[in-house]
Amino acid sequence: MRNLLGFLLLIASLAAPGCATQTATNMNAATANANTAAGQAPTYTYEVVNTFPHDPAAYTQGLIFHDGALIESTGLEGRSTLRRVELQTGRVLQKADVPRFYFAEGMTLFGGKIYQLTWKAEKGFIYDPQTFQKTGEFTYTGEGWGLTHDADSLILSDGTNQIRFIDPDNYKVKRTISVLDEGRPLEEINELEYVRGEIFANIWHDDRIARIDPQTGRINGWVDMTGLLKPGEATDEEAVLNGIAYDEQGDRLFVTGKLWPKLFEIRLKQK
Ligand SMILES: [Ca+2]
Repeated sequence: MRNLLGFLLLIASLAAPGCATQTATNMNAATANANTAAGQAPTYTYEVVNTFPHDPAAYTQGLIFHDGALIESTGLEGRSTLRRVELQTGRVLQKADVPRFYFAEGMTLFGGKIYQLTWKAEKGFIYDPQTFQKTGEFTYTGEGWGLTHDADSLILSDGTNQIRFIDPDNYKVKRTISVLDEGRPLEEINELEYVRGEIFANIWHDDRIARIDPQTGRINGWVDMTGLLKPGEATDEEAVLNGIAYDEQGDRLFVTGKLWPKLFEIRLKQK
C-alpha cells in the first residue's frame, strides 16, 4: 500500500513538474494577501545600540548620515537651518541659516548636492555638501515635508499619503505612489529615509515608522518606537519622533525627534 502511494506520488510529481513549488508559492501569496487585508503588516520593535546628545532646540525635519557625521535640516520660520552635527557629541560643526521667511523641511544628499525642502513656499534650496554654500534652488508644487532618494530619483512626501519620485535633472515628477494602511490612505507622511530598498517614513504625531515598498506604496511593516524617549525628556507637544538617518557603510540606523535632547542608534527586532 505504501509502495503504491509512493508510486502514485512519483507519477503525480513527474506529470506536473514544479507543481508542489508553485502551490507553496501560491499559499504564501494567499497568506500575505490575507495578512494585508487584515492589516497585519509585521510589527518591529527596537533595541537601543547607542544614545547620543541632540540639540533640544533643533526642530528636526530632515536627517541623514554622510561622511562620518549627521547632516540635519531644522524648521520653524526664523529658526530654520542646515547643519552638520558631530554624532558622538551632538555638537554643531557647521551651519547655514535659512532666510527668515522660509520654514525648512526634508533634506537629502544626492549626486554631490544637498537638497532641502521648505514647507509651503514650493521652493527648495541646493547646497554644496562641503561648504554649505547655496548653489541653486528648485521648485515643486504643494507642500514639502520629507525628502530622500534612491538610485535615480529624489523622493518627496508632502503631508498626504502620496510620495513623489522626482527627476533631479529637471524636477519633473516621474511617478507617484499612494500609501495605504489597511486600505485607507496613510496621511501625514513626514521625514523619509531610503533603507536597503525600502522607504522608512515618519508619520506626524505617530510613534511608529512605516516601512514602505517604493514600487507599490504597500506597507511592508511598522516599527513601533514607543518608549524611546522617557516621559519628561521632551515636553513640547510638537516634540514628536521625526528624523531617520541610515549609515549605509556601517549599516547603522539613527532616529531622533523634533526638540529631542537625544538621538539614538537603533537595531530593529521583529515583535
Ligand atoms: Ca532622512
